[in-house]
Amino acid sequence: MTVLRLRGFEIHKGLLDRAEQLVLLDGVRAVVKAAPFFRPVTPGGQKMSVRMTSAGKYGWYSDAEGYRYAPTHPNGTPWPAIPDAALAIWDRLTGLERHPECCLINYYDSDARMGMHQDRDEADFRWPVVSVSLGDEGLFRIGGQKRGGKTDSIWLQSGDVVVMGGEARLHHHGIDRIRAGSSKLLPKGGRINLTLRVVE
Ligand code: MD6
Ligand code: FE
Repeated sequence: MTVLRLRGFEIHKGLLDRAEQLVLLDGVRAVVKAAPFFRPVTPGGQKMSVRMTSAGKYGWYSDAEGYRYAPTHPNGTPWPAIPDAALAIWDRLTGLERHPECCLINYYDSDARMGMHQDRDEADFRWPVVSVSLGDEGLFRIGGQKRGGKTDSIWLQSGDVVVMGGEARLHHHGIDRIRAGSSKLLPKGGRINLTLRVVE
């Protein structure tokens, strides 16, 4: 396990061993059973390539009305609880008494990507965002507070955990591509990313 710092992001390479990844994956499966993945539509009307769902008091998604947190899945049911294994990672890395109110779960097939964005739908940017990668590797690109400009990239592997806090909290970031077949964790391949956020 090593910790890298890239543009203010703290990247814990190999934080989770395979057994821990499998426990977390069980938690993800329980969430997806109660709150199935869907493909959000951007306010501009484009279907996102990433499939999403959430756990916690709030879930994040977008539709014609914009990007936002909502207390229910688009199908009208409340989001299931955040898996304990995910909260344990938050506790371990942040040591905060406050717990996240949203665990956004993204699923990338080999063609999915996520454009450069800031996470700015939360009320207070003093809280960090913690992100966990499972399955196939994803090429993570990090820039600065302003759109455009210089960026750096790093491959995130299954079991890597990223903390985005402090000066990096509003840095742009995205996933350029997925390396198909690079992990055996998910039987059908692809990449899962969980991001834990304090919303209110
Ligand atoms: C992903 N991650 O890794 C996308 N956001 O699939 C994010 O958008 C992200 O990794 C906030 C903090 C860390 C992240
Ligand atoms: Fe993000």
